Amino acid sequence: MLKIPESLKETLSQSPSTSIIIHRNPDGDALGAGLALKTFLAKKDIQVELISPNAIPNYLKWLPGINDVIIYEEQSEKAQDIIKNSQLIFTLDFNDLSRTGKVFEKFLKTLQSPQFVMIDHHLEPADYARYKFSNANKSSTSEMIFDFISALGGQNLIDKNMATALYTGIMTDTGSFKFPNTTPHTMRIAADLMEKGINHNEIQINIYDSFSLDKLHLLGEALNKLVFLPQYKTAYIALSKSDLEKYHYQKGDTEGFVNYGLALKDADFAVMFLENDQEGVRISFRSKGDFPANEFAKKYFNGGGHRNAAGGRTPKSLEETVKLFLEKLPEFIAEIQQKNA
Ligand SMILES: [Mn+2]
Repeated sequence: MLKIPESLKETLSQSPSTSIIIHRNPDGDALGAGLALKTFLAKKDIQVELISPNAIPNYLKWLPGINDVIIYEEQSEKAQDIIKNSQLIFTLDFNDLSRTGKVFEKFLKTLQSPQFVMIDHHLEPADYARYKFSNANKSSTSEMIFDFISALGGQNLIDKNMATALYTGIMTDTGSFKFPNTTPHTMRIAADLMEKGINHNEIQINIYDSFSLDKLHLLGEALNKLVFLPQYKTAYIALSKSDLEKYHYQKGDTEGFVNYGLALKDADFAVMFLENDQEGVRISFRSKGDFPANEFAKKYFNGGGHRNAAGGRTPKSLEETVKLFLEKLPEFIAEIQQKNA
C-alpha cells in the first residue's frame, strides 16, 4: 500500500492548481498515467493540465483525452505559465528532470521553490522532488497511479476512460503482462480496471494491431538486418537514417522492434540502434533474466533504465556507435561473469 504524507493530502484538499509533466518521447505508460491522474484530480475539483515535452506518437493518439495534452515544444509560453502557477507539479514516469529534454529542464530549474511530486518506477531517482514516490519494483507508473488514487480513497472515481489509460500504461510497460515486472498486484489491478468496463481487446488492437504498411515493411527490414552474436548471446539491429526514410519513418514506428531480438532462442540481450537527425543515435536495450541492460546503457551510452529494459544515446554516427558497442560488449560480459563467479 502506498503511503501518502498528511501534508500532501492536506495540500490536495485545498484545491491547489496543479500540473502534470511526463517524459520526452512519451510512451503508453507516461501518457496513461498522466491522463488518468489528470482526470482524477479534475474530479476532485483540482485545476490541472497535462504537459508533454514533445509530440504524441501516432500509436497513442486514440487515447481518451489525448487532444487536451499541452505540448511544450509547441506551446512553451502557455505551458510555462501553467507550471509557474502550479502549487504542485507532478512528474510522472521519469527519475530525473533531464528526461524532459534540455530546453524544458532548463526552464524547470529556474522555478522558485517548486513543489514536485515524483511518481516513478525507474532506478536511481534524482533528488528534486518534495514528495517522492519511487519504486523500481513496480511494473509501471500507471500501476503506481492506481495505487496513489486508491490510497486517497478514490478508486470509485476511476471511470472507463481512466481505466483505459491506466490499462494501456500497464500493458505496454509489461509487454502485455509478459515481462518479469508483472506481479500478482499488477494482475489484480488489471482485473479491477477490466471491471471498470474497458475493452481490453480493443486496447490491444489499438496498440499492437494498428501498424501502417510502411511500419511493417520497416520491421521486415529491421528483422533482415538483425545480427546474432551467439558467443555473447546478443542480438542487435542497426537502422540508418536512410533505412528510416525509405519507409517514411514517423516517431513511434520502431516501438517494440528491439524486443524481436529477444525472441531469438539463446539471446539474453537485444539492442537496437536508431540513427536520428537531431539526436545522434538512440539506442534501446532489452534483456532476459539477470543481464543488467541498464548498467550497460549507463556505462557506455549515457543512458539507464531498468535491468531488463533501458535506453541510451550518443552524438556519434551509427557506424561509430555500433563499433563502440562491439568493442565494449565482450569487456562488459567478461566483467559481469567475473562478478558472478
Ligand atoms: Mn514506465
